[in-house]
Amino acid sequence: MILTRRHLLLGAGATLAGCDRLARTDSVREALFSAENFHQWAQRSLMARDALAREFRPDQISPIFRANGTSNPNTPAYKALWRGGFADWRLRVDGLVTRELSLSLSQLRALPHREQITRHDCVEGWSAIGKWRGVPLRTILEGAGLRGTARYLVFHCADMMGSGKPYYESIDLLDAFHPQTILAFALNDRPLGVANGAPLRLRVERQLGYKQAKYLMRIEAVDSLAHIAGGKGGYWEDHANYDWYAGI
Ligand SMILES: Nc1nc2c(c(=O)[nH]1)N[C@H]1C(S)=C(S)[C@@H](COP(=O)(O)O)O[C@H]1N2
Ligand SMILES: [Mo]
Repeated sequence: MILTRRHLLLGAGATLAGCDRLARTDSVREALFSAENFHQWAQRSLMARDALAREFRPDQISPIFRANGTSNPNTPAYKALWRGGFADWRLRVDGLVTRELSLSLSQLRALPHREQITRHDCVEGWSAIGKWRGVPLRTILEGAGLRGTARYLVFHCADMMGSGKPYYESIDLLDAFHPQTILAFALNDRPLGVANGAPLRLRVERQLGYKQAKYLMRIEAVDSLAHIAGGKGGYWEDHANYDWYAGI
């Protein structure tokens, strides 16, 4: 495993962000930040978070990758995009970035991409192995230029849930820059179908199914999740008390 200096710097920042609340107490701050232990501890937790998810062989791919949650957003806006073969769809990248981006599917497809055969685990008790192809999220973030205050990426989706609220999810910078975190436009060598999140979905392979946001419309870089929707970082986190960190 290669840990770049950049990784370490990002990692340390993200780890510190998680400690903000604790560190407000002077004694705690001193214990954390003055001790040489801190660096060791940060590095160790970083190593664990940076490990790769298991990848599988082509013959292990599930015959059917079932759909779960929304299987078609069915809104007028989404239907119009679908009818046009997603030619008018754009992925917006904004928030705490130095360059806002608006990317078409063909622009995304032209970027260097990555393929991975991984297992998706849903909390409802099923799993499926699929082969994903997509652009590393890291590539997009380097293009947009994250500002120093950015701590999380929020993924805004096209589908409305039963409650009338849109689906959304979020991850921290460690997961955002993880090599297996991709924006996938193909599943099992075919363009991503509507049931599995067309035209683009997140794959964040060290986490459970509900973090794998489908029907992506916008990625927003933020310094805090408190002011996004219900404030807990995702639709199911807001509405069903799912853990924000769903690492596996
Ligand atoms: N936009 C959106 N993303 C979503 C969901 C959803 O309902 N809407 N469901 C989540 C859940 S719980 C799971 S298990 C996976 C299912 O992905 P699949 O439909 O490709 O199996 O998508 C996740 N991402
Ligand atoms: Mo799920």
